[in-house]
Amino acid sequence: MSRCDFKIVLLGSEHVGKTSLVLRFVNCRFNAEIPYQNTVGAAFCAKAMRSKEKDYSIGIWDTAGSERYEAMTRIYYRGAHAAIICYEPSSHESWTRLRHWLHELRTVEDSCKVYLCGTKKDLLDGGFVKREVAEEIVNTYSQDLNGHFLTSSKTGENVDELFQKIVDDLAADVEVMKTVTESRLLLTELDKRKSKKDVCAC
Ligand SMILES: Nc1nc2c(ncn2[C@@H]2O[C@H](COP(=O)(O)OP(=O)(O)OP(=O)(O)O)[C@@H](O)[C@H]2O)c(=O)[nH]1
Ligand SMILES: [Mg+2]
Repeated sequence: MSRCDFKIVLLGSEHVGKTSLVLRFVNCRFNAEIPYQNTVGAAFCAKAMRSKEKDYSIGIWDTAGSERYEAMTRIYYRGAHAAIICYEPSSHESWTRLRHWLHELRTVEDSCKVYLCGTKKDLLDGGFVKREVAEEIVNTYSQDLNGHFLTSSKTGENVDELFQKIVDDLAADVEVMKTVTESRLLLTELDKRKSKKDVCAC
């Protein structure tokens, strides 16, 4: 059983910037000097967050975008409360693949909240790349989802906002909070039993 209240999974093509997004959010850093290294399987990290004066812990699963690991990725989105599906606005291919991920996710976790994330906004704003995915298409597509953010892990723009919106939405969801309360109670009970066992000399 997880000690994190909310499970968030990141999905999307390789090289779209999932790992950079997580590192910017969790460690407040981005280093363009470090050469790109693809994630193998998945990486996990946790962070404490607040919503409406209450504390929550979130567990983030950063999955590999490479199709080589696709079968494995399914393991990570089981039980996810929210998914961030990333695409690069300058890559039509990454957008096509996003739709594939959404379909995959829905077949396994149909109640999972979904947020679209267009990455590398700084490259778009600076005119270094050209938009291949029309804004209207993204807006229409994201209407039935829980949100759409354009982020830059380089500048940090909209990164905290994206994660804060997810935590606020989850904390306001009665059904999600029911399961969070239940698992917190269960964990407290298990901890109590364990500490009793530890002090018992018999
Ligand atoms: N300029 C700019 N570059 C970025 C940004 N985010 C990521 N990158 C660069 O894009 C490349 C890929 O980033 P990653 O975060 O490793 O991509 P990923 O989606 O985790 O890739 P996989 O692990 O293979 O799925 C790296 O060279 C990053 O430095 C951004 O916001 N702005
Ligand atoms: Mg990665």
